[in-house]
Amino acid sequence: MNETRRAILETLSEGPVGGPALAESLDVSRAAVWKQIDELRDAGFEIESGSDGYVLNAITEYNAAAVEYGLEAPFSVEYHDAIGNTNDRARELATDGVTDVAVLADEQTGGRGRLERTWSAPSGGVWTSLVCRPDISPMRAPLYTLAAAVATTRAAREAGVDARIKWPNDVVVPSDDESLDRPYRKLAGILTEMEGETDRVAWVVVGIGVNANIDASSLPPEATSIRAEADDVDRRVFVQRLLEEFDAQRNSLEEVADAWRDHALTIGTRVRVDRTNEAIVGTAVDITETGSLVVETDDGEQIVSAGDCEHLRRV
Ligand code: BT5
Repeated sequence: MNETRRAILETLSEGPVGGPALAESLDVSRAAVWKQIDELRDAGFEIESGSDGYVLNAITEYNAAAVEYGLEAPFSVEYHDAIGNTNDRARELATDGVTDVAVLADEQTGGRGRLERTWSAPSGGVWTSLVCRPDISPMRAPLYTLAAAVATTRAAREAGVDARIKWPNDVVVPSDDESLDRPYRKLAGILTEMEGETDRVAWVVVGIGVNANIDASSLPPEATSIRAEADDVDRRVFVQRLLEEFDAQRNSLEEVADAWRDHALTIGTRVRVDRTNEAIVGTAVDITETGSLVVETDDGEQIVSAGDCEHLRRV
């Protein structure tokens, strides 16, 4: 956001202020203040001019300026009404050397899941990809996926949804509905991509997709949304909470595994983990400090770093 606009918003957040006083405090012309106020109004900031001066009443839009306003995490936001997918755009930015940008879209026309699967991303969801350049070894990069799962779960719980984490990267809502193939519905997914050398990560892109204000009928079977589980959310506030929580988690990576365990549905559950050549069946008992799943099988304990995990119904 342009510096004058940011300064105007900061001043307005403290109470009404007149145009001349704003111009003087920012050291710009009164015409420049009017122009910036007009542009802020176009961006969805409801600014009224009353007898005490300008007052910020509400923020109605969902866009870069709105999400950046009041955001307590060091991300700048690049917003698109529609895009192929935010991960591809974030990878371009990462390759160009930028960091701490959240690419955000209302709709994705070519959403991607893991292993070339498609991700359905209609208008109304929260589709975002975070560009990060952490100074960590590639071995610890999976912690960024765990951090995103914790952040998504906490933001969804604050929105009134009984969100839980399914290893490694799904946020689900438990369900007793026997007609479902699995005992949960998927609310959100995470797609982490990275580039680096043996001992250092160059960049990590963490793609987070949350079914927010979307009817369940517009989603794949067995998916759910914040709208279906609770009520519509103010996506601006939801994204802010998501980014702030993600930022807190990435700044204390040594505590991420514990935060993840607190919200995990997988631990203590019978699971089947499908890997390229085999399936591991047993009880998930823990995760390691780098996020691998520890499964107690008939043949002893196995540690799984990647794969598709399904929770099995109790018989
Ligand atoms: C994932 O893959 O769960 C990762 C999803 C990541 C999405 C974000 S959105 C922002 C960024 N941009 C992108 O294009 N991607 C990231 P996976 O575990 O492979 O799960 C994919 C499977 O979930 C599909 O095969 C469907 O069965 C199911 N699915 C597809 N769309 C869904 C949705 N909106 N909600 C719930 N399930 C869905």
